[in-house]
Amino acid sequence: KRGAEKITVAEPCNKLPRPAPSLPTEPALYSGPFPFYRRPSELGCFSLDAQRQYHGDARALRYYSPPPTTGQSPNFDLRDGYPDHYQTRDEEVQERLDHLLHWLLEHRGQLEGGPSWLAGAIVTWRGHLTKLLTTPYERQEGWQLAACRFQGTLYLSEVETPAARVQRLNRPPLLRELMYMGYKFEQYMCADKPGGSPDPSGEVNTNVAFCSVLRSRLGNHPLLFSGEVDCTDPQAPSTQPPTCYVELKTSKEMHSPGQWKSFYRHKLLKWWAQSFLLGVPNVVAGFRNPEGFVCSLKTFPTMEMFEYVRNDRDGWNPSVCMNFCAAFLSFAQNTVVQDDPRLVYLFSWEPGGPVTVSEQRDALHAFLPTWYVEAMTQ
Ligand code: 0WD
Ligand code: CA
Repeated sequence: KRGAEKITVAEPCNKLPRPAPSLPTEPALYSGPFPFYRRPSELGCFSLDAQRQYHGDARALRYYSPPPTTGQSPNFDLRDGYPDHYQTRDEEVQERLDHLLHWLLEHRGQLEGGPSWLAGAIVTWRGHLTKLLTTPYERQEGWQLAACRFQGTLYLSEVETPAARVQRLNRPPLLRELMYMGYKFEQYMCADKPGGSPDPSGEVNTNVAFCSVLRSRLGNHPLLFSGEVDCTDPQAPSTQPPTCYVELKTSKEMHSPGQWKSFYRHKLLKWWAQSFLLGVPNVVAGFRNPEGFVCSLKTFPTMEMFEYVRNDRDGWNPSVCMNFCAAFLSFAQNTVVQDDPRLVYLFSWEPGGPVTVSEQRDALHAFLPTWYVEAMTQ
């Protein structure tokens, strides 16, 4: 009798609900050697025009045209033209992966390695990967990533968190102006033609974008992603994208060693993650004074950014960023097993906690558009 009981007591244990899987994000857990990251190569590009319409070409690409280094220091008024010459993208429109999928649909037959390569790849925006890279060090903003598998490929698309939506809808006017100033800086630094001069008189329109589409691999995860590129340098040592691309940034002028230290710890991490993923070799920073003028420029080579925090106990480590990202991608690959574009898993993260996941079977969360799924099924 006893023996039979022993067997039956073991049974209910197997029927206990499994604890929901989650992924921890503490930096200490990811400090191994730097993982393999394939040098990103450009597969193609596309442009979005002033009406946010897609074009399968480089028409929105601009050309790096900094002021002469021999002359006086720059004096760019970043508030000039605000708000009259500011046209902003309609942020209520959730574009998700649509523009990238448009490109993919038109080029799926020409991918290196054939369609079987795509079946094993992860498709997403570069900006989503940037958020993953910085997660172990992020203390302010959480994120949500929706994931689904379709014809083998894992698609990752960000979902705006309720907190981010509240922040966006209540964006203070000064923050809106600050966003304008970032785009205005691009206008002072870029020309429409190679060798041309910048024309800061025109409109700032945030619908316009040039996006590069790249292939890479992190560990054993083949990647196909797209990222917005500010400009190309016609005088770069190599004219081969993405090594000719330049990322432009603005930041507050700094006056004390403490301000620089904080800049290296927080801003450079984000700049590094964003540009490293895409293979952009240089970030050119314009430092603005309290009046909104850029009076100094500094180039930060992406591969040298880590040096500023290498000996800082409270700095960041590229290996941690990349190892965490690889761990998340494995976590996602192992969670999203069923091949079904309507079955979405929502990965959620808030600072201080682990990444959690929930299954979403409602149509609300499905993010691959019907036009894409149907065309791919032909
Ligand atoms: O729908 C969404 N949830 C998202 C759409 C989230 C992130 C990006 N996008 C779109 C953008 O509208 C843009 O067309 O994807 C494209 C860019 O993707 P990305 O390169 O992966 O994004 P990211 O690296 O975060 O940003 C690159 C640049 C930004 O430059 P700065 O220097 O600020 O990091 O893209 C621009 C911005 O200039 N950008 C945007 N422009 C308009 N609307 C947006 C946005 N929401 N986000 C970034
Ligand atoms: Ca930029």
